[in-house]
Amino acid sequence: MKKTESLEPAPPLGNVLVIGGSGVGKSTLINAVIGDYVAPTSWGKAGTEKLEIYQDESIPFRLIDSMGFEASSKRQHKAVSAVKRWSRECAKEGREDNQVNVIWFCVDGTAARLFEKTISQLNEATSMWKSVPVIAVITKSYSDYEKERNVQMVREAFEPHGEQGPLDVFRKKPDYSKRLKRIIPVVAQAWKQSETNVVAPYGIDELIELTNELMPEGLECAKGDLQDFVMARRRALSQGVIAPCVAAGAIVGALPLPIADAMVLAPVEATEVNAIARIYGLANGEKFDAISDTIIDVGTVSVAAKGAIGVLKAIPGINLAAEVLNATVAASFVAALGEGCVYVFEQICTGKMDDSDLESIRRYFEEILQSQEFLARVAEALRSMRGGMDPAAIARAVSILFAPAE
Ligand SMILES: Nc1nc2c(ncn2[C@@H]2O[C@H](COP(=O)(O)OP(=O)(O)OP(=O)(O)O)[C@@H](O)[C@H]2O)c(=O)[nH]1
Ligand SMILES: [Mg+2]
Repeated sequence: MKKTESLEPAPPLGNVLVIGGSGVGKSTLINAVIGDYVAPTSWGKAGTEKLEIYQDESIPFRLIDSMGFEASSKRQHKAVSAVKRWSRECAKEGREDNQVNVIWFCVDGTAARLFEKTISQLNEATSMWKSVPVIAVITKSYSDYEKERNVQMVREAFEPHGEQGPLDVFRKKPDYSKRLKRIIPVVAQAWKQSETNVVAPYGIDELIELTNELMPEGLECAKGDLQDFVMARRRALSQGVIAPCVAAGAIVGALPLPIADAMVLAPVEATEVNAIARIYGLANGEKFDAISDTIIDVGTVSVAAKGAIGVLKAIPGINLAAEVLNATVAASFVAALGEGCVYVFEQICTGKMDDSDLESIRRYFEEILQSQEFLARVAEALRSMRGGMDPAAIARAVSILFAPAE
């Protein structure tokens, strides 16, 4: 790794990710921007997982040349995971400058029929950096005649398209049109069109200037995108903890024990709260023990818990065996507590909630158990229950109602 010799602390270099299909001209473009006397530093294994990192005093940003990916989603995945691993590794070394701040989407100007597919792949591949500015670079733009049309086609490829039917609400495609800042056709290297005609390079100055202009915005956006990405991952991991805990709640709740005070759920709730806290990196120290105790207290012996159980058991028109009713209520408590933990731990991690404010944490969980929404969801789960005691079916019904819509 290159070390800065100067005593002045270097200002943060922004990173430009250069990404596109193989052979579109990424390396040629980088060469035009940075000059061929700068040797890149290789990062990662050979093949698609390798990145070439270019840095030089003459350029105010760092360029990351990713290996081109084909239509194959496996190669695409590898190319993108290399960038993510690079980010993580730099973070471990304590470097702050490990994020992607501007992205150059490279598409081949001589292959316009691929634009739509390529742009949608590139958008997907870089969705982790969803608000980071994107410049679409149309490489090999040798033909003046095709230039205008190509720009138009790239623009259209960024528009959210496809009719959204009524059943598509859960599969809504993200809108990437806002990230596109400009479309720049370039020729990175003189091109010999015929014996007598050479197309001169162009577009490189515009690309450098715009990248510089966008860098402050890119540095800001990357921070937010990274945090959103990490939080979304943690949410998904938490679902993997909540589901088996809900199932355990259904089994424990069905035992012929009085659950009037929901105390039997304490061990399941403790497991759940601790496991989710571990995902959020919060599960140690006395401070956390106090949080965990507060949450479990609300979920077991609190007035809120007792009240909710009372209301739920008295819902008219539900004719279920006592054990089915108990198991469903127990599973729902575990589901709601898990969902609440995800929310509260996320608030703590992002500094929006104070981890020593136990009163607020307690109030938040009490409000969940007393909310109309919670009662309505459990009532719906109860109404959907058919037949006798089947903890797995109960856990499934409850999980469906509680799993957050993504
Ligand atoms: N004359 C000319 N040739 C270009 C230009 N851009 C790309 N090429 C040619 O296209 C071919 C592929 O370019 P590369 O820059 O290697 O493409 P790449 O995207 O880095 O490819 P991978 O690293 O394999 O993903 C090379 O033969 C380049 O010389 C250009 O602006 N002018
Ligand atoms: Mg290359």
